[in-house]
This record gives sequence, structure tokens and C-alpha cells, in this order.
Amino acid sequence: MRIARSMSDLYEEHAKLTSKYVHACSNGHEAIQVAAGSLLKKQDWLSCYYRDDSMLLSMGLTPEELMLQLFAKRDDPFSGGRTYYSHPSLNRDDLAKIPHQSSATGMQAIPAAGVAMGIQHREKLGLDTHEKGEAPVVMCSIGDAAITEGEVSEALYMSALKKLPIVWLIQDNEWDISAHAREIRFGDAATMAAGFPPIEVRQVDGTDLPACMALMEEVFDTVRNERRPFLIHATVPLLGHHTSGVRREFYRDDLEEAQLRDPIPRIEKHLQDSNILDSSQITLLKAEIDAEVNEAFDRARNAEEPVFEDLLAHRFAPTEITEEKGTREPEGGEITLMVDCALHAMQEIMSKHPESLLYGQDVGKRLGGVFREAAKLGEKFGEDRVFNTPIQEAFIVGSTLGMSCTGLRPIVEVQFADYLWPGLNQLFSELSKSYFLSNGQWPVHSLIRVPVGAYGSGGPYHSSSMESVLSNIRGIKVVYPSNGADLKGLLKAAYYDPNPVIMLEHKGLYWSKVPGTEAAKCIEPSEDYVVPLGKARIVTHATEETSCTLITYGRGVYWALESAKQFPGAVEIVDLRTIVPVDFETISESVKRTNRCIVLTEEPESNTFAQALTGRIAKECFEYLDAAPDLIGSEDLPAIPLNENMEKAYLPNAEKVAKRIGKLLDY
Ligand SMILES: Cc1ncc(C[n+]2csc(CCOP(=O)(O)OP(=O)(O)O)c2C)c(N)n1
Ligand SMILES: [Mg+2]
Repeated sequence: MRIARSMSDLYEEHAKLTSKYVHACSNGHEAIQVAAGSLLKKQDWLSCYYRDDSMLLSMGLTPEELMLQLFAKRDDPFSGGRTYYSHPSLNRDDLAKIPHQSSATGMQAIPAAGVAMGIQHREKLGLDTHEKGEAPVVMCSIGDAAITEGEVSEALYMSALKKLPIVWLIQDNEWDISAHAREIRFGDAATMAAGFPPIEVRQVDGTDLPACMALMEEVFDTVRNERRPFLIHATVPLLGHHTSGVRREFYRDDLEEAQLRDPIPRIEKHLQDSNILDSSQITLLKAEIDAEVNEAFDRARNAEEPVFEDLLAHRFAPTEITEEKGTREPEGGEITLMVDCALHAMQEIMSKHPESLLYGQDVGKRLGGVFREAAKLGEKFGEDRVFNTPIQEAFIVGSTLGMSCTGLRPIVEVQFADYLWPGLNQLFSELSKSYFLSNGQWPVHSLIRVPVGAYGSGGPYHSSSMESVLSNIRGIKVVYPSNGADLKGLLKAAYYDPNPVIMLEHKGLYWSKVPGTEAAKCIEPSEDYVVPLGKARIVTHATEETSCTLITYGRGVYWALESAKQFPGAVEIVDLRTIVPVDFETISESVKRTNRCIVLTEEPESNTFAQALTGRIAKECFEYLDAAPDLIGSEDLPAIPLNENMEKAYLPNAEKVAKRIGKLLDY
């Protein structure tokens, strides 16, 4: 406690220097944090928030390690200078593990519950065994205002539903930033947790170190043995600034009163009253700590800065699958629907890898997915590996981060692309940034399957495309197969890829029911067949002198094939197969051969991935082009109407595409 206070005093003394990068400190919260942190063993997991510096010190990190992050230095052990003070990511064998977490308040709750769910599944599947009383615990620490975030409720709910081995620690200082508890909440964290009865709730004066230690020891011990969730509501005063930028004197009117609850004089008095230390020993100890902290401060301040090469490291974790391998069309292979190619790929993955799991809405054994895309997987692999979740897209997406940290390989489904939106925050704030911001410590193996696209009057909320939004989330890969063979090969490659991968699967192609999409069903490739992410496929080669390249993906491949029939030998169709990373090499080689191109997408044209790609081709292939690259997409409208004729009119079709090909070839 004294070390943390000495550090924050020093930061305040050197405010000009230390507030170059924003930071927050634990003044007033030290006792509960020290009690919690000191119980974390190396098998445990911590998910904390920006005010937890005392917790980090008490779990075994040094002041210098923390200060290297304060100054965003190259040797910052958490992020290599990429993220703020007290935003730890740690994957070391000697200390509790800390997955990456963002600065978004409360958003660490779902990944933390995901870790606990991973631990639970590993125990159920027999992948881990523990000595009695040594089983791992996940602790997730959150501020009192942050728990009102909706995603926290999803996480609490799942921890209650599944009885996960997690300790929720709520540090209640009654302040949001400047909004006070009186304005923004009724009751407190304990009131809220009462709505989740399987969570046992405890309350403690978070300034009373012996009381905090006793409670924490009891709770940790129970969770290690009984494997069930707890929530601890600790009341604390906020003594320091909200952050170095938002200073207490701007708005606080309760500082004098808060000061009376300072946990440090309280523990000093306790030490003296109990004859553990006398006042001169305390003074001496404080002087020693101050000297140590000062030295650490100087070392951290003068440490090396990151260099340019550091900036570009850890964009994506390297994958082993870089070549197409296996047999795409095995002899005697059967023509198989696209949806079944995926199902068979899942079966093969799950048979081979006990660490793989499938979860989402309705994927469990009763239905096996609303498209029957997971049919029989529940029966085959059991409910510890294939299971239904509540309707919680944020949890479905965000929990994969935690599951992946435990060594499991989650495959999840979001029922329709239109319902990925509630999960987008986790994808953007947590999954996509984990590998980069943890300086390579926490890649996220997460495969998210999403049925997408319009056909057969799916209507406005079951038909949307969303690859452009996804392609804007840097740090994830986006795959979009157009046929069963590619779906199988890409699904395998995506499973082995140590990055978050979104697999967009067009519902209209699943059964090849839509006229013109028969080729989506094809001979099923061999079990070892893989298609590397980021490699396009040339579907038809142009042989005519005057020709064009038609770049597309998903459903677009079939509009392209149909329209190209009117121009034999003149259209080279490139099926991208992967949106991110895009195979620009294949695109530009083709465009350089044909000198004309069209990009075709199911999305409305404006502000899309396809439009950006058209611009890139115009720029990078300019000298080879005989005409401006064209772009074809859907009508620029907020939704896809239900009515069959309106849906048809909204989408591109072979006729519309053929007209534009004709125009381009005539140019
Ligand atoms: C999603 C999100 N919204 C808003 C913010 C801005 N913000 C940062 S800290 C904070 C207050 C959080 O208060 P609390 O959870 O009680 O923690 P305390 O700082 O009091 O310890 C807010 C609103 C944020 N970081 N993330
Ligand atoms: Mg607060």
C-alpha cells in the first residue's frame, strides 16, 4: 500500500512530466486491492481496470515495471509502449495471467467470464486437473460506475448461469468521473448482483486491510474448492484524481470527508496497536520505500523509447497455413451442398482437436443450428463441446478472447449478420486489439461464423451484408467463400489461424437453391484440404484480346458467371475468397492482363470495401488501365425490403452486370 502511495505522490510531484500520458492511481483503494492481488497465484487469471496499480504491485510486479508503462517505454512489459498506465497484459509463467483488456469501462467483464468458462470447460473435458485447493480462480475488478454498462450484465449472467469460478470485485468509490452515485444509480453492486442468485455476494469496508484479507482469503479458498462465482462489493474513498487529466479540484466537494477514510493511516495505526511496527519503524520503512520508488522512477524515465520497427510489429499473429494443400477434388468425391461442406469441416476439426468447441444460439443438439449447419454435432461431441448460449451476441463474441487465452479454440456462431452488431464492440474494443496492444503476448484464436446476405425475401433484418464495417476493424480477418470447397478449405485455415477470423457464409448459397448458384455445391475436398486466408481464385480466365477482370466474392461470383456467358472468353472472374487480407497481387496481375475491371459487391456501393478497392486499383494499376474501374453494388438504402420484387430490384443481377461489362468492353 505504501509503495503505491509513494508512487502516486511522486507522479503528482512530477505532474508535468508524468501527465504526458494519461494515468490513474489507486489512492484510497489500496487495501482491497492489496488483499485481492496478494492472493493471486501463478495459475490464476486477473482482469482489472485502470485504477488497479496496487493490485498489480501486490501480485508481484515491480514499481519499475509499472512505471515503464507510465512513460510508454519500449520495455513496458505489458504493451511495449502501446497503451496506458495500469493497462496490463501479462503472459508469464511465474505470475497470474492477465489477458489484454481495453480502456472501455466494464468491457473486460465478458472476456474475463470467457476465461472462467474456458477453465470450466477444460476441467470438464479433462484437459486440466488440479491438486485440491489449487484450482485456478479468475478475478475481474471493475469500478462502481462501470458495472452499469450492459455488457457487464451479460457477463454476470453467464457467470451465474454456468457457475463459473470467478470473483467479481467491485470497487465502489461512489464516483463515475464527475457523476455521483446519487445521480446515476439505485442501490449498489450488491443490489444488482441480487438479480443473479447463483452469485454469492459479500460486502466489505475496502479500507480495512485485515477485514479485506480475511474476506478475500475465504472467498478465494471457496472458489478454488467449490468452483462457483462470488461478487465482492468493497466501499472505498477516491482520494486522488480521477485521472491525471481530470483533476479532483475541478469538481469534488467531498475530499475532506474522503480523506478521513484513508486506508494508509488506518493500517499504520493497526500495526502500532498490534505491536507489529512502532512509529519510528514505520517512518524508516516509508523512507526506504520512497528511496526505492525514486530510483525506479529515474530508471523508467530514462529507459529506451520504442523504435519505428516496434510500431509495425504484431499486426497479425503469424499463421502456419500459407499454401493451398490437400485435394480439392478427390477422386470419387461427392457433390456436396455448401452447408454440408462446412458441417463436415466442423466434424473433422472437432474429431481431431479436443480443444475445439462450438457455441452460439441454437447450435446445440436439439436443432443443430437454424440452418442445420451444426446438425448432429451436439450428439457427436456432447454438451461440453457444443452448446447453446442465451441471446447475448456480445458474450458470444467477447468470450472467445478469454476462452482462447486458456488454450481452447472456440468456434462460435452469430445467427445472422444483422445480429452481429451487439457483438461488434467486443470485436472492435477487445478481440481486434489484443495481439497488437499486448505486444504479441495474447493472440486471439477466435473463429466467428456469420450467415450473411440477401435471398428469398429474408427481409431487412435477415439479409444484410457487413463486410465493409468488418474490414474497417483492423486486427481481424474477414473471409467470404462462394462455394463448398472453398468454405471447407477456408474454415480449416481459419480454425488454425491465431487471429480473430470472421467467416461470412452466404445463406443463399448454403443449399444452391437460388437459380444460377448451382456451382456453390461441389465435390467435397479431402480432410487435409486447406485454402490459405488472403488468396483469391481465378474462376474464369480471359482469352479474348479485349477483355475485363470482374472482381467479386460470395453471391457476386454467380452474378458474374451468369453475365459473363454473354461475353465468351472476355471476362476474367476473380473470386476474392478473403476480404481481409485482400489478395491484391492476384487482382493487379489480372487487371494488368485485361486492362479493364469491374468490382462487384452485394453491398450498396458508397463507402464500401468494394469502392475502396476500386480506388486502389485505379491508383496502383493506373498505367495499365484502358478505362476507369467500374463498381456495381446494391441500391444505396438503409435496409433490404421484404417484398420479393423490391428485394430483386435492390440487388445487382446478371442483367445489370452484363450491361456494364458490355459498356466497359466497348469503351
Ligand atoms: C465505454 C466507456 N465509456 C466511457 C468511458 C470514459 N470513462 C473513463 S473512466 C470513467 C468512469 C468510471 O468510473 P468507475 O467505473 O466507477 O471507476 P473509478 O474511476 O471511479 O474507479 C468513464 C466514464 C470509457 N473509458 N469507456
Ligand atoms: Mg467509481
